[in-house]
Amino acid sequence: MPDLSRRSALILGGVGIAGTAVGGTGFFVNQRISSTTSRAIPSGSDLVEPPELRSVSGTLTVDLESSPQQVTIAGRDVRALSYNGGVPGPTLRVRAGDTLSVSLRNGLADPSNLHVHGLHVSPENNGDNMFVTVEAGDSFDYQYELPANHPPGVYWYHPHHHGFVADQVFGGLYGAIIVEDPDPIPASRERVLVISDMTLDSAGTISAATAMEKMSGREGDLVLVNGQLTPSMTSRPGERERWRIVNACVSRYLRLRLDGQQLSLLGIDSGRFEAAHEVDEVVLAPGNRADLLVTGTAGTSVLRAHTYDRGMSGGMMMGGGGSTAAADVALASFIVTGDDVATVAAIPGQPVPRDLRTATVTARRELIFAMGMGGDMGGGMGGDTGSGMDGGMGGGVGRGMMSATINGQVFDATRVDTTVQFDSVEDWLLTNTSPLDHPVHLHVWPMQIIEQSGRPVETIMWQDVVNIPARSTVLVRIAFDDFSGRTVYHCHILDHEDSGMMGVVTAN
Ligand SMILES: [Cu+2]
Repeated sequence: MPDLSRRSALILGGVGIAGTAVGGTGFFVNQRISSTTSRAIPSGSDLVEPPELRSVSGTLTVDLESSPQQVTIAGRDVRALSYNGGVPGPTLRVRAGDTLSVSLRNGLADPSNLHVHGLHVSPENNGDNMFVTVEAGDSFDYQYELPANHPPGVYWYHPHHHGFVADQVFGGLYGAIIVEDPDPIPASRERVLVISDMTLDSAGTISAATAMEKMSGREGDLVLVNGQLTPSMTSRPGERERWRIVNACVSRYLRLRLDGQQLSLLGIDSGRFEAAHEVDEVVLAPGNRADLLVTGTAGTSVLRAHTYDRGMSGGMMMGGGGSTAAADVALASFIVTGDDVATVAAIPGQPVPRDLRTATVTARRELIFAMGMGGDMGGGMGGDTGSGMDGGMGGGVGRGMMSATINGQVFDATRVDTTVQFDSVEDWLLTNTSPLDHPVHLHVWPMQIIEQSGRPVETIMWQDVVNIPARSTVLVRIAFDDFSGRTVYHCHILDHEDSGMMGVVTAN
């Protein structure tokens, strides 16, 4: 493997390019997995993509209905939650400068709402407003005005009503949003791959999470691509495909590999690199997206999510559980066969990303993400430093229940936790004192990753979900520009969010 040093790289939540060691938290880099050839190649039906709705003349108007539906998932009849009858919901394709209007009808038995994850749009009024409740049976008309310079890339939508998010996403409510490139990137085919996980009982009903699963973050037994179990994709040698990948799992991290094929990463979330990076794997925390180019080499490869250790589970904290490292799982097969195609045109260079490292920072804050036990069980939990057992002081946390806190508090929609000055640049030190990773999501404004565990990040990295490994820190820099208003930041392990690991930020 003569090109090992060039191609071998780990993208840890998008961080860590070309073999750069990142994190400093015990995560390895450049581990080659060579055993995949000994495993059986899954044979599933052809990949089916969600229906696409495309903006015309600057406008996309969508009627979206969430409701329980009988759908086919993993080849079985399943009673799932669905947008417009499908799992995933339709893919929305828009362009910078467009108006996206979504009329949401909530056909669920519980309250819901809609979040357009990653879009840089107003959080106020009928924009990406997290304080809207759409009661069961009610409707709400959202309108999102994308700025003329909105970054192209992969985004997604899902419910965001506190207390119901994990159940509704786990039930099947998610869909992709693509913001098209102003100048197309040459590719012979584009695919949307929405990856989710789900647990079904023998009757085809989605299983509820146990208290223990909520503590560590539930992971489904089935890992699905567009609601399918190990679908197949076919391509020809030399073809360049563009894969738009969404990690819609509630808690599962996806360490994706497609050994035997050439992978080139355009960007993570809205963060587009100046030049595509050749990679061997891409790690997506829950909520992250990848914009990936795949150039076919003859043969059959398997898209796999390899084991990712995101720390010690709540069960372990309570003395009964274990690691949350999910097993290595096959997601799809990729069959490259036929005649070579002519060479595809070069990937055009991308604009130089904005770099806040020279910006004037006007405030610096620390957000401490902690897990512990509420009520009387707060004491006696031990822990090597005790710092991982902070929390347990949040209101509304029942006796003996988990607490998932930011700066010692659980979410309260009526409280503003962080007030920032509109149009200013701030440093946020995201500190994780717990034994589990927390992927931190800030709405509206993307984050530039400045330091990981105190070490500067050399590449310009923009993400809207930034993983904070267990017992470590990440420093991000944020420009609170273009939109004022009130929104939230939270852990994107959606069980943690529902447990209260969310705060309110106002920019004014
Ligand atoms: Cu978390």
